[in-house]
Amino acid sequence: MTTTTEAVDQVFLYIFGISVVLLLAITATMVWFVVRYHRTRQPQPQASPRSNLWLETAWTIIPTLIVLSMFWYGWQGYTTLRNVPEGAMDVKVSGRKWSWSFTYPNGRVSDILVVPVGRAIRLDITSEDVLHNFFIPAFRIKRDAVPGMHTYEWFVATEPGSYDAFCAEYCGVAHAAMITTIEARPEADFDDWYQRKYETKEEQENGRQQLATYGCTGCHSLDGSKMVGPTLLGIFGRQVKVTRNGQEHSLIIDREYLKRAIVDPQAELTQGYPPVMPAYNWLTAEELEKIVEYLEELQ
Ligand SMILES: [Cu+2]
Repeated sequence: MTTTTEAVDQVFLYIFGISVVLLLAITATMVWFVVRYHRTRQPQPQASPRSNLWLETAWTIIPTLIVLSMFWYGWQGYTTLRNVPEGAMDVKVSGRKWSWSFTYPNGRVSDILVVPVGRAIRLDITSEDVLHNFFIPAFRIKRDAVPGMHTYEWFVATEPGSYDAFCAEYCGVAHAAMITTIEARPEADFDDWYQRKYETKEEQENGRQQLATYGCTGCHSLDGSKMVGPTLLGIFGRQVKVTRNGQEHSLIIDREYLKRAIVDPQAELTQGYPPVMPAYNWLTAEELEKIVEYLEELQ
């Protein structure tokens, strides 16, 4: 099977190669003409032939063939990108302000895309709010995520490793922060990860999973590192400075503050972070309680 990376790279190199050859040939010819027909060598302009059928035919047919070959080659690459190999695993990709979420056929939800090496993955892409664009440079695929519509792309990772994925729709404050990871693991490792969803009912419902599902972990790390927003590790009991109605306040994070910060993040903004978090005012009281409970334990 031709991978998307091969398909795109071959066409790119082909067109790039032709462009380089043309650039060099045209520049060399220009320089040669400048020297050859310099005024010191040709003081008087000479009559030149009005037409040359052979030359004109050649410079019409040859470039046409070159451009047609680019089209044909590009079309091959395009059909590779649009034709998903049989037996591909279907993963739903959903973009929202400001994170990605991946849903697997068994219902497992994740904020990173874990895939088995060597198996084609078909991404079924949509958006929950505005236009996004799911872009994986390593696999040369990039597709709009459109609310109310499903688009698709596919890829296969031939080597284990982790690859970056971005939102390439730079029309709002934090699309650039919608960075996530594609983790390609050997089949057995992947199965391990994939089946773990069914280990316990609790794990399925636990806070970490919730945070991933709601997209929190797109901006808040769980390991202490700084991302778009403050880390959630040890957030409970942390002393922070917030801006409330333009005034600076110092407070210790407790259950009540956490709830307010989730439902109406702009009201009391932690200093040093951009005002980009959407309001999670659609969460049910029960969901909110569960998240806060989990955050309390995240020490
Ligand atoms: Cu986006």
